[in-house]
Amino acid sequence: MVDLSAITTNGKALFLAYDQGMEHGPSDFNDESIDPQYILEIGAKGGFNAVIFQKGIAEKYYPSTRFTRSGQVPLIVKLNGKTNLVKDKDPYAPLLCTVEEALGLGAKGVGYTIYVGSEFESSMTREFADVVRSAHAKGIPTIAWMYPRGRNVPNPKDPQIIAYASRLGLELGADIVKVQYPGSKENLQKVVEAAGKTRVVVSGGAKESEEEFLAMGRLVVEAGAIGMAVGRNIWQHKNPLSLTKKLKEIIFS
Ligand code: FBP
Repeated sequence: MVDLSAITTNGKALFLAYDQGMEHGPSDFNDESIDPQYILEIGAKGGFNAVIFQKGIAEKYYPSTRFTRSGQVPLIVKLNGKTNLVKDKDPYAPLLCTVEEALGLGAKGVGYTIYVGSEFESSMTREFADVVRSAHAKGIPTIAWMYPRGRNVPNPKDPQIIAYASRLGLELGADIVKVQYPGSKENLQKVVEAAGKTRVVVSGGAKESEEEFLAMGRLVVEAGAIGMAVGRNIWQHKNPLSLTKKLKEIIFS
């Protein structure tokens, strides 16, 4: 088993996701959050276990920040991605960065999205298998975004398909799978059970009220997931650090 301690705290994890500029475009951002430096400050001051960047942002921002120079905010590099401009029913996100490049940028972990059920699923599982091989040879953990999508997936939020996706992550050798919240604590318990020794983190999703978001955080912990990988709910919040503090009390207590 790969050591997860560089990106977890007592086995729990809170990651700050910031690949939305590629996945959704700058419409997710305001005048502050469009600047990756703002995200690094939240990551460092909030005490996140890692920030998640694509290669380009990591190259231009991660090494130069005074907050990260001392290694206070670990980096996870997202190795693949796509825009939402291509409306193909069956998505594919190509590999854009290698494990070796990510390590050169200071990554303590690498991420990769698999669109489970897509016509191009086999290309992504094959690429991810290579990622696991290279990452584990270097002793760094892999995080698989397991997102059911495509013509074969009528309902991407179907809890059984999300559990299937988390199981696939275990089968492929992911150390952590990142899944979308499957609607209830009971459903998430099944997702966690299906993942076995692969740990589960839950993504934040589109911004909701602070109460709703924190309530989801509590259910995530109760269901046995190790934490969350959240973006918009934190950096679109008017006071990201106050919300982070509340979320950390839930996840790490
Ligand atoms: P959010 O917390 O902002 O939802 O981020 C989680 C995440 O997985 C990001 O890493 C990614 O950019 C985005 O969601 C992808 O969401 P989708 O494929 O649903 O548009």
